Amino acid sequence: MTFLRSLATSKGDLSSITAPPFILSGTSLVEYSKFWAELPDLFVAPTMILDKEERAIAVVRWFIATLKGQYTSRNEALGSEKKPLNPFLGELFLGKWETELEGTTILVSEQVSHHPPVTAYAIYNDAYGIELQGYNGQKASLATTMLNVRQVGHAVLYIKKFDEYYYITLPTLHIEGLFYGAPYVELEQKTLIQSSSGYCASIEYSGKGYFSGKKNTFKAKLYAPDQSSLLYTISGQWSGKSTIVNEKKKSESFFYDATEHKVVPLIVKPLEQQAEYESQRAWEKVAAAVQVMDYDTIHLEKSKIENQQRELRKKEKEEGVKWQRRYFELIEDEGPLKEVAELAGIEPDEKVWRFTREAFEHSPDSKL
Ligand code: CLR
Repeated sequence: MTFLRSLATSKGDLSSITAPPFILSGTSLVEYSKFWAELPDLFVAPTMILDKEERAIAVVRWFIATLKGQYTSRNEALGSEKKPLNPFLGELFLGKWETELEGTTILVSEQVSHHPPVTAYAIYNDAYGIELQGYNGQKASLATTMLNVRQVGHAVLYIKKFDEYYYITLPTLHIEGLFYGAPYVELEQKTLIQSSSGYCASIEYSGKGYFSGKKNTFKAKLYAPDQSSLLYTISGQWSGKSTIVNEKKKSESFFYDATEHKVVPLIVKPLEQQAEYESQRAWEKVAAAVQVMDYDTIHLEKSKIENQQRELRKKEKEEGVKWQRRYFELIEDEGPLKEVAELAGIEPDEKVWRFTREAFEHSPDSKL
């Protein structure tokens, strides 16, 4: 009951929720950016496809494939959705994937705002010339039996070889199972993936009972440039199987099976080699206390970090300086992306967080 009450008074700020110990996780939200590329083969696949239309389909496939990790992995590994640790300003999560065929894929994730919480990230593979960057925050509201979470921000996929962008909006989600102390995520509304080539995919989500009797369902429509015609309809479960229908030929074929794909674990430096502002190192003691559900230690160690942060902010105020983001900057979006967003009727954010790759590469943090 205390938990549900705290949800009701959280005023849209998820970080202010006091969750019961069994729902706490020792993982910081800054780590969640990794879910975008745990399947490096699908991430780089679009770079090898010369046909624009086929390429757009490969982008949708990669995107659909990321959802299982993003939204069901805590459930699968820990039995329910968990409340992640609330990252501090400047917190970093760095890592890489090393795979035989794709080579190195790098992840840089940074907490760029604390109030409201915003995480920015960049993921890139130079061998294939592909880069994803984006940022996101959450706005929550409590309904009778559910917690509704709207995502703020977007992601941008860039393919160098074709100088092509994909502007990706983030789905709204809700959390069910709160009363039973076994929360889980279901997606709703939609994602738009608008390409600078003109192709646009609209992916609609639903839980049990709307499109079918199954959970985690979606229906994606891929449109030709200028929305002139519907080319493909993809449907099924994003955590399971899906099929694709070619609308001209009226032929159906296999699209994706999430149960068959194994995620490639991200390689993160051992704690002793990490900087003190790197996520797993900074939260080490809290994470250990969460493991053994030692509530007092969780509280004590969390408070240490929070107080340290408060001190830092106080000092900045006194010195009249602002916190310098490490590898991202907030800029006005005047580049080609604004037009891409407008193609799909998306109102682009006035200011956007963008990766400053040079800054990262000139720093010791880039030695992964
Ligand atoms: C963060 C960005 C990722 C996708 C993603 C997946 C799960 C979301 C998470 C985001 C934000 C925080 C979140 C979480 C599910 C539960 C958790 C909404 C959007 C909240 C804070 C937990 C509330 C406490 C309980 C009711 C579990 O790309």
